[in-house]
Amino acid sequence: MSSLSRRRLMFAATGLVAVASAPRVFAQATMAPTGPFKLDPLAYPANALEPHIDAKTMEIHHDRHHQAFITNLNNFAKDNPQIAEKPVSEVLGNLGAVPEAIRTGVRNSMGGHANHTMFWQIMGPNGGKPEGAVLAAIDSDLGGLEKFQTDFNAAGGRVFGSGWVFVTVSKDGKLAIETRPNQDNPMMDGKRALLGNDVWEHAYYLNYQNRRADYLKAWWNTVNWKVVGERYAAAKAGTLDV
Ligand code: MN3
Repeated sequence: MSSLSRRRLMFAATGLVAVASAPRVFAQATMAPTGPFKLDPLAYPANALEPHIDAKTMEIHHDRHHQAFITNLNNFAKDNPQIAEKPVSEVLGNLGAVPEAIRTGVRNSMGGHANHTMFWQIMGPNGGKPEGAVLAAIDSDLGGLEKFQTDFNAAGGRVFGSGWVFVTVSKDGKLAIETRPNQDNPMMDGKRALLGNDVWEHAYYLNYQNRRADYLKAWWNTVNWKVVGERYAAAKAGTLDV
């Protein structure tokens, strides 16, 4: 064996050891708790929503954008542990109680955490169709599924800059289409989001570029209506947090 071949073999063997041990080190590093706020993994593979939302967009969106909100919150919690001691809905529902120095940061990062937690939950493969009580509410409050989706897409298209389009749900189960700028969430004014779509460019730009309308239309294929139905029941029972 030439010395070159031997070096290659040794390199390969070393590489094998590195590959074998790397995942364990990586897992320990990412699983180590760095604060009270944690990023839940997606409940489905990153490519499960293709072709409507591509895997790369999902990975960057969940692992980097959502993670950044978690990291920010854990940094705020170092000196202000009280922000982690109440449910997210209570903190966002009373931002005036958050120290002024971190209030805008908490509004943005906890709003972002709440919005994205909801967003990952209400999507999934094979999401079915609305039925039961939530379908009845869509019919009575939003003019039926077709009109609702058309109006929701139009509202999402009108968000100038970055923000969200939501269906809010009141305690008596009444639905309304509402938008919010930035990472604001309906919890900030005492309401709850039944569902919502992220119209920040990072949510769609890799695949749709400037075509937000196409993204809004395709996004309906990703909605998990079983989860939406469960959220509707929880909102009426007063148990829906984010
Ligand atoms: Mn986002």
